[in-house]
Amino acid sequence: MPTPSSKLNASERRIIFHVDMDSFFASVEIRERPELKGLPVIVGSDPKVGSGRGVVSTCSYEARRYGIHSAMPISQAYRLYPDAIFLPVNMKLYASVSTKIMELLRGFADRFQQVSVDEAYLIPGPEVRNFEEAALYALKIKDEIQRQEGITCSIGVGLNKLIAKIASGFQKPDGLTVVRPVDVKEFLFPLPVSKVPGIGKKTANTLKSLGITRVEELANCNVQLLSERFGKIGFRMKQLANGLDFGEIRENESLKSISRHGTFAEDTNDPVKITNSLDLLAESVHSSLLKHRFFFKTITLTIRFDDFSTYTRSKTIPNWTSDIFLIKRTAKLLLSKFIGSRKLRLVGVGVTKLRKRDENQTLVTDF
Ligand code: TTP
Ligand code: MG
Repeated sequence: MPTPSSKLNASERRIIFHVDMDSFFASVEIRERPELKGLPVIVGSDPKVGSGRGVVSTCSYEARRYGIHSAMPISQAYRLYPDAIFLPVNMKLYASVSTKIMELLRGFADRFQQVSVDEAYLIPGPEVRNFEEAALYALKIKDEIQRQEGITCSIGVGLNKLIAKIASGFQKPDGLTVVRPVDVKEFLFPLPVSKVPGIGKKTANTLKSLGITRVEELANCNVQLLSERFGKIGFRMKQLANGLDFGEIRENESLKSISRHGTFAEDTNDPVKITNSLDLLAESVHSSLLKHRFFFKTITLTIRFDDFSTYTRSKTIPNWTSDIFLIKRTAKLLLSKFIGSRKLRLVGVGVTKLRKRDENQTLVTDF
């Protein structure tokens, strides 16, 4: 006879997965060019001989060994490792891989929340009744992403979003970390406080000045001391350090905008070429809009000139709509002011101020 608790599904049992692709942009580039496998690959917005103003979007784990990381100026990465392989950002490619991966993950989920281009939370299907089954399920997900999309990811499993998120980062790349409820403290307490989402460098330094460097010290710290120093956030930090997080998995809440960008093979000021590209991007935005069942109110155009100077222009309309012609027409109107002698490197179109088609209220965003 099953006990009543074994009838609970993963949601009621609080078994939550956090899935995060490993060195996402770089992994996609390496998948496209297998000869790059095992090499230090750096993806960045300005690979021009290391002298540009661009930053590193991401890099392969081989490059990370040289101290290179996301958001570092390309010029600095170049100084650290001039022989690394520098590649430009191909956002269109990563976005299409991301869409496929998210679709694939949705197929494994009872509830699903995408939180960025390469990461999502999910509650697995009802067949996952305990943490042992969750581990096997996670392996299946990893295999499927590898088989269909040719890249690795890391998965964390825990009783809430916080623990799942920290766990997915614990054994990167190609990791799987399952934290059973009885092991939460053993898992969290030895970690540096910077592993807690929301604790950045600045907060970590302030905590250090209070003698707090590990999660255990934060978990046991006097809440009054934390409140005096950090206000309301102090109490929240203490809760997190104790593994307490009550955030729900909320379908699509993170979706604040849908946009598509494309970089021209060669910089151009040809109006036909540019408007054709804009139309294609608008169609892609529109199909995503329909898939997610959203209305929008604001259309945004992004353009980047050949010197990397970037501009965005938006127009908000009075009524909720999902009209593709409106996206195209407005984007072209906004574009017209930029068409001239200067050449464009990139163009993008997006929609924001989204609302579910079948709901009355506007969306709330997640932390
Ligand atoms: P992340 O998941 O933060 O990083 P990652 O997937 O490259 O590496 P990890 O294995 O540590 O997860 O971000 C996902 C993608 O978002 C990343 O591949 C590139 C892009 N990105 C930027 O363009 N700039 C940034 O500063 C960061 C952090 C990410
Ligand atoms: Mg990632």
